[in-house]
Amino acid sequence: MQVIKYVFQPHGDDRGQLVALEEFKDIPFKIKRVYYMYDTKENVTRGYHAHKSLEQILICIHGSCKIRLDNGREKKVVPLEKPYEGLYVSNAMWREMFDFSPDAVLMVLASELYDERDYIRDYDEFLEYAKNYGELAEG
Ligand code: T46
Repeated sequence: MQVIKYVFQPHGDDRGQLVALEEFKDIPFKIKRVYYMYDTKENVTRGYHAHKSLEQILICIHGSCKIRLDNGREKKVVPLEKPYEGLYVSNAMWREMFDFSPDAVLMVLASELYDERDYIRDYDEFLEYAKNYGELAEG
């Protein structure tokens, strides 16, 4: 499984740092939605789902957390601990977010508006979806 982590360009000067993100330039899709989670309680794991078509970039803009990615064949854990790093999460990818530091703010840039019908929340259903999706993608 290929993990795609973007390293954004910080514009630093003696005042501090600034990161700017533009769709189709720094982010590989049109950004239709931004959301973020904070105050995540200790030992909480969020996610436990995949998406049929949504693509996202996850950026831990403060603190740190870990993301477990699972494409149905392989799993990888990716730490996010820098405000200038973004993890690309494709569709057909099971995700779990965990190990949040108390000060963590996880911001997500999403390619689509919120749509509950795009979620796959059952792991067995995901495995079946990923299998068919993989076969289609590989031709
Ligand atoms: C994902 C991971 C990384 C909305 O009303 N609008 C929204 O855009 C979102 C994302 C959520 N919500 C509501 C739905 C739930 O009542 O906020 C509540 C918490 O959402 P959820 O339980 O889906 O949160 P996570 O952390 O499990 O998953 C979220 C995203 O939903 C998901 O797409 O990939 O973050």
